[in-house]
Amino acid sequence: MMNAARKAARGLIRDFGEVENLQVSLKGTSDFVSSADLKTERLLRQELEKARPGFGFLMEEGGEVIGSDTSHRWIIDPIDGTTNFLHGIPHFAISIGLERDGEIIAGLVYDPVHDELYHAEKGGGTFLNDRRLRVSARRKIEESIFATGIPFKGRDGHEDFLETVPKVMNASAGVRRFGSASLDMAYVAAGRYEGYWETGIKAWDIAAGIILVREAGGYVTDRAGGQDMLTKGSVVAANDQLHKTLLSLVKEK
Ligand code: LIP
Repeated sequence: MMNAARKAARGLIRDFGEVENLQVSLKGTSDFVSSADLKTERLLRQELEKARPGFGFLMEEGGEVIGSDTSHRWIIDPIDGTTNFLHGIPHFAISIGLERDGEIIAGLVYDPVHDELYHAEKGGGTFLNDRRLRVSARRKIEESIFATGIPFKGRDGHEDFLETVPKVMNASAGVRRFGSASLDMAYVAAGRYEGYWETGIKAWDIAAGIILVREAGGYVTDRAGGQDMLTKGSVVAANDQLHKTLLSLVKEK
């Protein structure tokens, strides 16, 4: 996973440099970014297939590919934070989760601009490059910060968002919207903020993040408090002290 991500990241960084130049051109960057997305995904698939022939895939661009080994599946987002990437904002990541019989057993989130590689394997802890991570120890919600995603035009959940955000705003030291779900979860694992929640999210945005948070000692559920994050597209991730509190504020009705 690391080899694949590092290899794909080299091209991605080059493309990001190009996007930064394109910001001032009238031609627009969308087509260029879609091809960067596809290229990165193809390369990741190629590398992972070489390492583990037979595993299946669920990919943002290519959809589902059933492998000859039906127990294992890679869940891939080649650029999580595409809107940031498109606007030349250096906050995006490659996200790869590995699922075995429906359970995420390994995850990697790589922020190539800052060379921050987050990785976790079930039972082995979470690491940022070589450093072991632990979720933050803050227990007071009024001293805590939380990240979320804001649904944009064409997405469901606007009403719901307008209801839940003020609750967290009023209780906490701040709400952030950075625009990359996988990095939001990696930051929870790293103790940079206490929690993150979002609705209308896809499996490839959060698969890797789930194990990063868990192996760093945090909790992850869907917004009903269950374990159907990938199928429901809702997620609440937080440190062990504050997961219950955050869930009570953003719980699905
Ligand atoms: C994006 C997420 C972002 C979320 C958006 C979108 P993409 O993923 O990471 O945080 O709010 O809804 O899903 O589309 O850049 O891979």
